[in-house]
Amino acid sequence: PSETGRVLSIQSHTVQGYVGNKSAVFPLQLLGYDVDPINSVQFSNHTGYPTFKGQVLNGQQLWDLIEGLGANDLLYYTHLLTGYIGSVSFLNTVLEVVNKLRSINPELTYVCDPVMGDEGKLYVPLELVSVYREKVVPVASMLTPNQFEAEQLTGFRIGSERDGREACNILHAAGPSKVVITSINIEGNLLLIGSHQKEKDQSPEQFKIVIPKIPTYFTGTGDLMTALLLGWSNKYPDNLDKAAELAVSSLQALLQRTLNDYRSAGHDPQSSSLEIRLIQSQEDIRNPQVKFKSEKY
Ligand code: ATP
Ligand code: PLP
Ligand code: PXL
Repeated sequence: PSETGRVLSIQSHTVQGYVGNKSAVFPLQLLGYDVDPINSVQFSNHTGYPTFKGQVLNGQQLWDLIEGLGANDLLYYTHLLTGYIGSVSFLNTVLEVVNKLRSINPELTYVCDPVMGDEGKLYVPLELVSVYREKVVPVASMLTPNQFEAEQLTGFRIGSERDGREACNILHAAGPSKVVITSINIEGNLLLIGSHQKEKDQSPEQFKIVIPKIPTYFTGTGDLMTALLLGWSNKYPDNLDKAAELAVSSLQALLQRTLNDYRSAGHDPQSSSLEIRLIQSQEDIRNPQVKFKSEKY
C-alpha cells in the first residue's frame, strides 16, 4: 500500500446524525488521512426529517476560506472530495477550487460524488445537471454516481449490467479514469460496477460486486461509500476491485450493526430512515473482513 494523504472535503455538516462530512471525515481519519472539512451547509439534522434549520454557505464564502488557507500557504492537498452541492454558484466555485488546488499540486486527485438524485427523482436544481456533465465530470479523477446519476450524466438509460458498463465507458471518455456506479437496482439486488481506465484510449478494467438489498432506507451511506472508496483506492491505486471490496465490506458490516441496534431497541427498521452506527463500526472501517468479493468481467 502507498502513502496516505491530505484530503479537503467539501460537504454538508449536520449537528445531529451522519451525512456529508459527518459520515466522511471520521472514516477517512480512521484510515490514516488528514482531513480538512469545509462545511457547505450546517443544518440541525439531515433533510429527511420532518424539519430542519440552519445555514448555507455560498460560493463567495467558500472562496473566502480558500483565500484564507492560500494566504498562509495551506492549500497543498492530495485529494479533494465533494458530495451534495445545492446550487450552481457553489458548484462553479468548487470548480475554481479544483483549479486552484491543481495549480499547487498538479497530481491532485478529485473524487466527486455527483449527488443529484435517486430512483428517478432529482433533488437538486435541474441547472446543476449540465454543470456536472459539462464542467465537473471532465476534471474529476474518480466519479461515484448511483444509477440515476450515471444516467443523468451520460443521457444513457441503464437497464442492465451491460448498460452499466457502457455508462462507465462513456464517463471515462468524458474524463475520470476511475468510475464506480455505487448501486444499480437489478432483480432485488444492488449491483456495484467499477471501472478503471489505466491508459487513455485503452479499454477499462471492469468488475462488479453483488450486494443483497436490505429493505430499509439508510441516509448517509452514499457519502460514506465515496469516502471509503477514496481511502482504499488511494492505498491500492492499481486495484480498484480490491478497494471496492474493502469499502463494500465495511459498509455492509455497518449496515447490519445499524439494523441490529435498531431492532434490539425495539424500533421498526422499515418505518423511517435510520441513522448509521458510524462510531460503533470503527473496527469494521479500520479492518474490514472482506465478505463481498468483486467479480472481474
Ligand atoms: P449518491 O446519491 O451519494 O451518489 P447512492 O445513491 O449510490 O449515492 P446509496 O444508495 O446510499 O448511495 O448506496 C451507497 C452504498 O450503500 C451502496 O453501494 C450499498 O453498498 C450501500 N447501501 C445503501 N443502501 C443499502 C441497502 N438498502 N441495502 C444494502 N446496501 C445498501
Ligand atoms: N435525499 C435528500 C433530500 C437529499 O438532499 C440528499 C442529499 O444528498 C439525499 C437524499 C442523498 O442521500 P444519499 O447520498 O445517501 O443517497
Ligand atoms: O447524504 C446526503 C445528504 C447530504 N447533506 C444533507 C442531507 C443529505 C441527505 O439527506 O440532508 C444536508
